[in-house]
Amino acid sequence: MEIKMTLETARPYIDVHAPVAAALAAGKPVVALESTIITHGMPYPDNSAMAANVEKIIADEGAVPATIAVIGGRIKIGLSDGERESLAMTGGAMKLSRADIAYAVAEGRTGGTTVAATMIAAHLAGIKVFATGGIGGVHKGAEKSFDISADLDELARTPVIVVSAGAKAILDIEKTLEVLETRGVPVVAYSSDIVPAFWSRKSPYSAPLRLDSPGNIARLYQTRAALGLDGGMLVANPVPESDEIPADKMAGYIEAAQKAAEAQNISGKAVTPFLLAKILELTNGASLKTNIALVENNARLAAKVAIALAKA
Ligand code: PSU
Ligand code: MN
Repeated sequence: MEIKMTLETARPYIDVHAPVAAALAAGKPVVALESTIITHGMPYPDNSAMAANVEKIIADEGAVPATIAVIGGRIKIGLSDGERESLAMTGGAMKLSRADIAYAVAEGRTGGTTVAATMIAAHLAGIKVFATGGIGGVHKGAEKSFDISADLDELARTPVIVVSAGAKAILDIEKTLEVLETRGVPVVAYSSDIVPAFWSRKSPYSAPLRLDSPGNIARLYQTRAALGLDGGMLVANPVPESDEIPADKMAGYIEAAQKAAEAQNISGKAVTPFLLAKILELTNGASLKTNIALVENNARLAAKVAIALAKA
């Protein structure tokens, strides 16, 4: 099935999974999902179970899930169960952002797409809503390391709604919010006056913007488009109370993980996966349980937003 691409020259590189193509052609709601969380964010088999379950949650809400990845050089918009399962088991998958997605395509490689690369692929296919766990942002100590995720630049330029639980608490949330404001990215806390902190419902920072329904989020997206404002928007959806790990409890684990990363000279792309794995170890798996719960919670909200957008 042929769908309308935002850039026709991209078509030869992209495979759209049949149910996703059918939904897009019919104007039905579709929610994109990233895959770095599968290849680099969680261990097997939890990653596989999470990825399947999140797709099911979106389908149960009445939208069509499209997990995005690069497999053997093909940009995949939606995976079959088999493709998703084998990606979850692949040891050598690349971590792909704006800087390297084309490399993986040109060289026939396989990789998980980060928030940035997933936004690029989703937009090419005409998908407007995307659910993830937490976005990348400004790392602690960025004034020395210059480590600022390409996710922030992508939010500034690509018109996709990213539903997250905020910036990962391993980051400098305050600086991340500053960069997003500078780059003109609306940060909308969902039904909260406070920006969430991934595993925790509350960071020390008040929400730049607040909306309380999927319909209002859809309306903001359309209003931005009508006003010719480029780029995406970030929805920060607090993890459910029953699943959260309070920020004061997380702080010690995050600090210990950061120290370990420094001691082992971890840098660049390896930082985020290292910190997530270390925190999982330090919390005896509790952080993973919360991570899965918040992705599911985001998938549910993203489906509702996609449905509201499709109706509008
Ligand atoms: N959210 C999670 N787990 C993850 C990530 C997000 O719950 O593994 C991934 C996302 O793909 C995000 C990436 O785009 O981490 C950020 O990596 P970096 O800081 O290197 O830009
Ligand atoms: Mn980085």
